This record gives sequence, C-alpha cells and structure tokens, in this order.
Amino acid sequence: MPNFLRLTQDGALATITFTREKGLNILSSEVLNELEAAWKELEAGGRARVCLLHGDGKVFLAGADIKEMAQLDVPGAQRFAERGQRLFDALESSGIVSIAALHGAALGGGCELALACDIRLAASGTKLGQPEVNLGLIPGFGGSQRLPRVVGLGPALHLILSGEAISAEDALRLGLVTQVLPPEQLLDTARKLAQTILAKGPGAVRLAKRATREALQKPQSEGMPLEAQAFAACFKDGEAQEGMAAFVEKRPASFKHA
Ligand code: CO8
Repeated sequence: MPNFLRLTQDGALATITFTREKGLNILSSEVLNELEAAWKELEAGGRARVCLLHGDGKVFLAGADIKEMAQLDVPGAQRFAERGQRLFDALESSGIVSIAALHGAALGGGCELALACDIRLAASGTKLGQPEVNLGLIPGFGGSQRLPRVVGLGPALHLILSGEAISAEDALRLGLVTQVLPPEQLLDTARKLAQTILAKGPGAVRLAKRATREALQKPQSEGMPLEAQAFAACFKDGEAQEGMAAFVEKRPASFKHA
C-alpha cells in the first residue's frame, strides 16, 4: 500500500499524485520505490497511454531527500544516483506519454523528474531549478544531461552552476515548460491536454514520441531513417488509412483505442 503517492486510472489516462501528508513532497528512496512500483504497474497493465504526474499540497516535489542523502558514502551516492536515473529513463523511454503538472516547487530531483516527462506545464508561482550546488552536490538523476537538451547549453549551465531557482514565467521563456497557468487551472488544463493526446491515433502518438526523442540521442543522419521507418509503421494496422480517409470524408477519425 503506497504511503507517499496515489496511482489512479480512468481508462487510458493514469494519474500519479505525490501525496506526502506531513511536510513537502520529496523524492526519498521510499518515494522512488513507490514511483517505480506504480510505473511498473502501469506498464504491465498495458491500458495507460498518458500519465499525468502532479503533487498534492504545497509543491510538486522539493527534490531528493536532503536528510537521507546526508548519510550517503561514495558507493551509496553512486547507487542512489543510478537508481533514480534508471527510473527516470524508464519514464522517458516508455510508450506512455507523461505530462508533469508543476506547482509550488520543482527543484533538484523534482525538476529532473519533470525533465524526464514528455510535457511540462507549470502553475504561476512555481520555482524551478537545480539547486544542488548549494548543497555541495550536482544533479544526480539526469539533470546535467537532460536540462541542456531541453533548454540548450547556456541556460542549463547558468541554472546548474548558479543553483538559482527561476519562476514559471522564466521557465516558459527558456522552454523548460511549455505553458504557465493560474494555479486553479493547472490540473484541468493538463487533463484536457491528456484527452487531446488520447483522442489521436495511439500508434502514431507512440511512434511520434519515439522518433522525436531519438532526435537528441542520435545524429540527424541516423535519425532520418528511423523517422522513415516509424512513418511507414503508421500504415501497418490501418491507423493512417483511417485518419486520412476521415479527413477526406470530412468526418471524425475513428481510431482503435483499445
Ligand atoms: N529534502 C528534505 N527535506 C526537505 C527538502 C528536501 N529536498 N526540502 C524541504 N525540506 C524540509 C525542510 O527541511 C523543512 O523541514 P522541517 O519542517 O523539519 O524544518 C520542511 O521540508 C519545510 O521546508 P521549508 O520550511 O523550507 O518550506 P518552504 O515552503 O518555506 O520552502 C522549498 C519550500 C522552496 C521547496 C524549500 O524547502 C527548499 O528550497 N527546499 C530545498 C530544495 C532543494 O534544495 N532541493 C534539491 C535537493 S538535492 C536533489 O534533489 C538532488 C537530486 C539528485 C540526487 C542524486 C543522488 C546522489
């Protein structure tokens, strides 16, 4: 029975809510365990196509548990970093589209989890950043690798080397989030976005995520053949044929969402 998060599912839309009752949501090893178990359950269930991640209470996630990390030795720190990296890699490479809805704070490991998600929205008033250097640390759950890929090297170095937290509006300017919303509209907007994605051809969405993510993993000359293969794969089970026939016939497409 999870203590620090709740996994709910409504058809193909899953929601993971960080729900620490006392204090702020943080990424302790217990929370990482629960997140890993929730993600495995979603993958094994095979029904979820979009997962919304958000936090109850004051913040999305205030980072890894500083009190727990203070006890680590060198091998323990390496294991802890690798563990978070494996979990966040699993989200990033999953066929499930992840949407992070951020409020309050997405700092350190919280920002790194958001970076592993496919889409990030933030409520105004959210503080985002990689404050690890303030603690004599560096990002350890993929932030040094994903942040430059998302915002470019210059802004990533500014954020990581200064440890400064930025506002949601500055995060929008950098492309770290794609929308800033009044706090009361955050979840509704994230759910509507999830429904928009869920209404599309499910095969196309999966292939589009994979092809687009490959853009930052491989040189363009290797990415192009992958895109062509993925484009061709859209025609395998009739999804592309249905989508285009619907356009020509001026009717809504009827994709198989089972
Ligand atoms: N870990 C542990 N406890 C925390 C954390 C945290 N990340 N953040 C806050 N807390 C605790 C505070 O110590 C405080 O505890 P107590 O009530 O016992 O005094 C309680 O939560 C409430 O905190 P605040 O009073 O500071 O609450 P505010 O609402 O004033 O501020 C903030 C909220 C802005 C989120 C603020 O708490 C803050 O800046 N927190 C620290 C943020 C931070 O530095 N995060 C990065 C952590 S490092 C990290 O994530 C590394 C990831 C990679 C790991 C790799 C492993 C090797």
